[in-house]
Parts: sequence; structure tokens; C-alpha cells
Amino acid sequence: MKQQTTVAEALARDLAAYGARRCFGLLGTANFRISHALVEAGVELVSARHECNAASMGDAYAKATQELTLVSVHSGPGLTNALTGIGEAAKSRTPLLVLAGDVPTGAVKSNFYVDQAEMVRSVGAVAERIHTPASAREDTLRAATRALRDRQTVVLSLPTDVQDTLFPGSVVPLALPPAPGPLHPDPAGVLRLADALINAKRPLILAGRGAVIAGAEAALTALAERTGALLATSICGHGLFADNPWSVGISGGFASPAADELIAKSDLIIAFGASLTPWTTKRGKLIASDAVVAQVDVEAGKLGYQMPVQQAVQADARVTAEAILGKLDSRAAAPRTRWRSAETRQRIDAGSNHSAPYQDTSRTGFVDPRTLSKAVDAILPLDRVVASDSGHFCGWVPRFLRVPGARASCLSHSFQSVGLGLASAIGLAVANPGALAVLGAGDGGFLMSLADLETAVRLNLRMCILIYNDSSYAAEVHLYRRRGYAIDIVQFPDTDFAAIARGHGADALTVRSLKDLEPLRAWVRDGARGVFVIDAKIDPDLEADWHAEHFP
Ligand SMILES: Cc1ncc(C[n+]2csc(CCOP(=O)(O)OP(=O)(O)O)c2C)c(N)n1
Ligand SMILES: [Mg+2]
Repeated sequence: MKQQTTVAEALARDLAAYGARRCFGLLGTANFRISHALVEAGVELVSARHECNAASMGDAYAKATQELTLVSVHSGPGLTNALTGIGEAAKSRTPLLVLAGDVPTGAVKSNFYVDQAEMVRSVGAVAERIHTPASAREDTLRAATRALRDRQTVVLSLPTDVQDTLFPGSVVPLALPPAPGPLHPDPAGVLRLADALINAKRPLILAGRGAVIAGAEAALTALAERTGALLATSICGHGLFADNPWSVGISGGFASPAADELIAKSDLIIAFGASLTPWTTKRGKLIASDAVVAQVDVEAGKLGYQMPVQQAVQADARVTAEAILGKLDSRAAAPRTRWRSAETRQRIDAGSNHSAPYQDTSRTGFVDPRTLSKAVDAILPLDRVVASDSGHFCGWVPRFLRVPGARASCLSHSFQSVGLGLASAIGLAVANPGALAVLGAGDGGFLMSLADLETAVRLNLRMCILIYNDSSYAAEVHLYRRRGYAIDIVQFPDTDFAAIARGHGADALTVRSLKDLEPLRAWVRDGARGVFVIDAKIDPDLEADWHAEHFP
């Protein structure tokens, strides 16, 4: 019977007391102790098969739950393998705490040595470290606080000698300090936004991840209703306003024809918790030259960073929307319909992704990815969570695979890395126990992440994986073919994903035309249990409009 507590055990109890419930990890000697102690402290360990996937599972899980989410990796190559997933999380400001085992203090000659702090800072993560046994608990409290309160991805380096040191006597778990309330806006800023909304003829409210995190959907919906504004989202806010008839959906590259048309006509755009990146604004083209652009964000550094804005308010999206509504009430400003007309409704409907016309390019052996996506969307129940990998195909996912809400969507494009989709889907599925998770992936990205198909099957997740298989890196094919290069270096022999999936214990189906989808219907009729992989042989020659436009 062990009497004394190691530093690793004390830290694990503290992390559990801070609210950590899940840790995504892959074990080695440097992180075995801390991971074992976490399990002893009641934290569920989800074992991944590649550290990059462990980090991306944690990223998606944390985005969906906003919980303090843990990732545990081995020193040296464990952490280098995780770096791409850490980069995606850091660029999305995901509250993630990566526990990185490290060589014993000062052991720079170890094979496992890397300068962990330098490395993780280079991808935008915050570097923390347990420096000594005496400081370890405070070091960990600081790391957890920065992750949760500052919404930072933090890598906490854990030298094995410090982890293994014994604490004398019993250790009472620490608690996180109480969370501060939301950041309130400057009243003058609220007044200016209220004035702008009263004066605008065609106002638009554009909501991003900050609005999701703030829980601002109801307040923004009410504000739009009151002022006659239309609603739109950035890619990170996808799923907000899902059922609202005045929402045009995503703004930017993956926009519907209706969104393209109506956003460009807006004379006032107020971005709530959205960064206004070149993707969201189509490099500025979506915003009329005389439109007023305003931005509300909790982070001062985001205001006006991506493009000039005429009004900037540093505050929480929900509290600001409520404050503007309060201002309109106090002025007894009458509710307005503005451009919420029958004509606008007709435009939104006719120009939606699901109803806009296109030339179907399906032919013998290949299905048009749009037609395929719509058919799969119609077969799968709408009660779902949806993740996507990156690649040329990735616009089809938010355009055609509907999501019921913002927390049900994970589109990991902040680092523009391929290969993070499968892990995102697993993280989302773990965050939503029992829910059907849908993943859209390309053949290249899926092969890159394949190690964790075993994890999806092992965890007995309910998951439908739709592989847009064009046997190529289509993003490169389309771009470089247009520029006159030989593109055979980014084309590959066909991969039989159905066989690979069956080898992992998943159900699988090869699709060359819509007629092949019957087994998917049967799977859904039987309760959509386990993992189902669709190897869809898609038209390799169709270039997406957004791709041609963004990469001319
Ligand atoms: C980690 C990483 N490596 C390489 C790239 C460059 N890249 C961008 S899209 C893409 C193609 C991915 O192929 P696939 O998953 O089949 O999607 P497709 O473009 O064919 O639809 C590649 C290699 C990247 N973005 N990230
Ligand atoms: Mg491909």
C-alpha cells in the first residue's frame, strides 16, 4: 500500500478538481506516470494511435464542450508528432492543456530532448513547465487557468524527475479561482452600434466562434429580429441560426449564391466574435465599398486586425447584443423589418446551397460530389454532429451536410492542415455520447490520419465517414493543372477504402453512383450503429467554384 503521493499524482488530482474529465493521449515512459495518475483520479483516458490525432481529438472535444480538456504525450517525438494538432488548436484559441512528458531536468543529452518551449511557441501555443516539486502545483494551476480563462492552448512540460518526486504527507486538491464574468462593452460603443443599426437599410449580423462561446445566438437572433438584419456566420460559427429563415448561412468561400448576393448588398455588417478573415470576406470582395463594418470581440488584438473596421467594441458578443437591444428599448425605437421582405426570402430560398442549380457531372464510374453530398445528407438523420478534414473537397461538407447547431460542427481549418478531420470527428463524438458523428474527408487526408480509424471502431462510436475519393491531392491538381504543370506527381492509384475499413471492423460501401447508396439506408434503418465508411469515387475533374476563386 503506497503511503506517499508523487507530484504526478497530486497534479492529476488537481486537474480533476479543476474540472478535467477527459484526456486524449498516447503513452510513453515520460507521460506514463501522469496519465496513470489521471485515470486513478477519475479522468477518462482516450487512447489515440497517433499524437497528432490525440491533439485534434482534444481540440474538437474542447471546442464542443468548453471543458478543460487534456492531451497527454510522450517527450521528444511524442510532442513533435502532436505539433500540427497543437497548431490547429492554438490558432483556434482552443482551451486545451497538453501534458508533455519531458526528459529529466537538465538531461539535454537525452535522445528525447527537444526545447519544448521554443517548439510549441512557434505554433502559437503557450509554454508552461513544472519547474520544481515545490512549484509544480502552482505551475499547473497557472497552466490550467491560462488554458480555460485566456482560451489558450497550453503545453505543460513535465520533466520526469519532477513528476516522480514524493510529496510529504497528504495533498488537498487545489481549486481554480472563480471565473470572471463576461466582458461588458463601453456604453458609447453600444450607442454607436445602436445608431448604426437604426440608420442602416440592409444590416447584416455576422457571427463567429466568439458568438458560439459567448452563447450569443438567442441575443443576436433577437437583435436581428428587432432591427431587420439578416444573419450570417463565419466558417467557425457554422451551425448558428440553423433554423432561422433570415439566415444566409456561411459568409465567404463556402457561401451559397444567396449569401454571396445579399452580403455584398449589406450597408452595415456587424461582426460578433468573428475575425473577418480573407476567407470570410472573399478577400474583401464580399463587402461593399461603402458598407460600414463594425466588430465586437473580447480580444483587443482581433479588432481591425484582418481588415479595417469603422467601429470596434471590445466586449462579449452576448452581453453587447443585449446591451444594444436595451438601448433600442430605452429609446423606444420601433422594430423594423428593413430588407426582411418577401423578395429577400425568395432569394434566400432560391439561392440556398440545397436549391441552387448546377450541372451534374456524374458519369460512368464517378459521382458528382455535390449530388452525392445531398443524397447522403438526406439519408442520414439530422440529429448529428459533423466534422470535416481540409482539402479541395472541404466546401461540400458545410454546404450540403447540414448541422443542427454550432456546437455540432467542427471544421478544423485554422492551420489549413490536411489530416485532422478523423480526429475531429472522434473528439466531437466523444463530446456527444451516443450522437451520430459524420465526417467528410478526402482520400489524401484520410490516409494521413488512418491510424485512428481503429480508435473510432474500438470506442464503438456511431460514425459515418464519407470519403471524397478522387485518388489525388485535388487541391494541387486543379491549381497546378490550370497553371500548366504536369500533375501526375499528385495523382495516385485508386485506394480501396471499403476494404481498409472492413479490415478495421467497420461497415463499408463503395459508391460510384447514387444507386449504390442502399446499404447506407439499411445501416440508418438499423440504428446507424458502429462505424460506416463510404468510399465515394467522385468526379476528379470538377473544380469547386470557391477553389478556383481563392486559388486563381
Ligand atoms: C499537413 C498538410 N500537408 C500538405 C498540405 C497541402 N495540401 C492541401 S490540400 C491537399 C490535398 C489533400 O488531398 P485529399 O485529402 O484527397 O483532398 P482533395 O484536395 O483531393 O479534395 C494537400 C496535400 C496541407 N494543407 N497540409
Ligand atoms: Mg483527394
